[in-house]
Amino acid sequence: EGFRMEPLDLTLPRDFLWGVATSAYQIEGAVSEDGRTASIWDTFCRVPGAVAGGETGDTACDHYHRMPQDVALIAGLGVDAYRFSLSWPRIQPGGKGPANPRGLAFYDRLVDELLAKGIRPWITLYHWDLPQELEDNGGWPARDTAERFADYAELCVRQLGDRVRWWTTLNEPWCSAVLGYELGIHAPGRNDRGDSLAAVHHLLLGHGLAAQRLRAAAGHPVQVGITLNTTHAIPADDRPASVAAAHHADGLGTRLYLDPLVHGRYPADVVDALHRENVHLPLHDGDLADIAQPLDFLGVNYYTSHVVGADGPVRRDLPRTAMDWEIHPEGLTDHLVRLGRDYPGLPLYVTENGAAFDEPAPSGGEVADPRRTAYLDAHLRAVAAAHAQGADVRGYFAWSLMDNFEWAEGYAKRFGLVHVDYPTQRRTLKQSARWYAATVARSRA
Ligand code: GBH
Repeated sequence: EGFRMEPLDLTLPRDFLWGVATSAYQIEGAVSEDGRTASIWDTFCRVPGAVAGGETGDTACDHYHRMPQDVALIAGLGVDAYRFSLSWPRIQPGGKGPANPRGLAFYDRLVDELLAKGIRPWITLYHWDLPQELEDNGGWPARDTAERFADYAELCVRQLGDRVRWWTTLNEPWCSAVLGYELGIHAPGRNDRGDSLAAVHHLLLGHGLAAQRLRAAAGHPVQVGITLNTTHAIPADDRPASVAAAHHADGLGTRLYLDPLVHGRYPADVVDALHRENVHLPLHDGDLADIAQPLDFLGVNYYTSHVVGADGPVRRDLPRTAMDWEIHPEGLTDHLVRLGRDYPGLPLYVTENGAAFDEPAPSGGEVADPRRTAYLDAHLRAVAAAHAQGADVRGYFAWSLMDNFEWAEGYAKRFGLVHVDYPTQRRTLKQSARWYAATVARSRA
């Protein structure tokens, strides 16, 4: 009631790209329609105890059936771009063979709907929904999955490349590899460090092979990038052991991905540390050249930073989100500046940033979510500060357009600018959505 937070007035380039983001499994539902087969998340959701409340993406936001209304919502926010992912098992059931025309048709309609409203489609090929058949053949720890991913990328660009210029291969390969194959808290729920490191390598190889196929098959220039959840690790103090621990965390979370992608080599300190644990990269001749394809942009997903000391992670006395993640916007500034310094020449886009909070249900057509607005406000200031310090950051996507299936957390954690009442599928703009729209509008005034 009476909530006001002034739209932000930021010093950013006039062509700064404003967007909102989602992913296929988190919003689409319709998991058995029009020829779609199961992904590892459909399977994982059925493992007792894997997902809070035993929830699944079976219906999610029912976006598959409500796509035009959802695109109208996006248009109402006045953003430039919509970042969404394609469902591999919808487009290529089973993960190999020909495309499924009914699956592709959905994305055809989505792209056309976006373009008709002047919204740039920003496609992610893989946001964690591996076809189950490929997992049954070994999943990302198996080299063949990288080849299958490149084939899938080609099917997608052949169908949509005439209208879509911005292509992201993978979302957060760290999550796929570590949460999926080492910690077992994401699909497919495996627990093996060796498999996890093999998955890292094959995800990166898949990225590189797909990047080549996207460029070759599009028939005209496309912009190809990758989105990472790089780690911003801050040493707890200046003791050498703390500095070394933070450097190692940065190695596992940032350099293990960006060094091969940008420089064509894995970081020696990280590889040596893994060797000492008897964990090895399944590297073949030529792989690093395949991985180090030119990147047109780097997507950065930022939610929090991490303080690491000699004895491990340190909890700070900072406000937290409903995910229990520490709120530290300054980390975003420092992280973008650092990426710009260590990986120069790479345009940066914040492809996800946002927060879940416990908040009231809609009342009077509104949702009071002042903490989300404050979170976004602080992080957008942090982006502008990074830009002022020389980071080549060109855009920002709020996570997420609407409340959705938050992976192992199910539906209880809400990241949306738009509230979703799951029983009725009614969408209600939160105050943060109105604030974001006003901020986007102000930036163009
Ligand atoms: C993203 O993952 C996903 O791309 C998106 O699908 C998802 O909905 C969204 O974020 C929100 O979760 O060590 O406890 O301090 C983000 C995954 C979040 C993994 C931060 C590492 C570290 C938090 N990352 N997390 S903690």
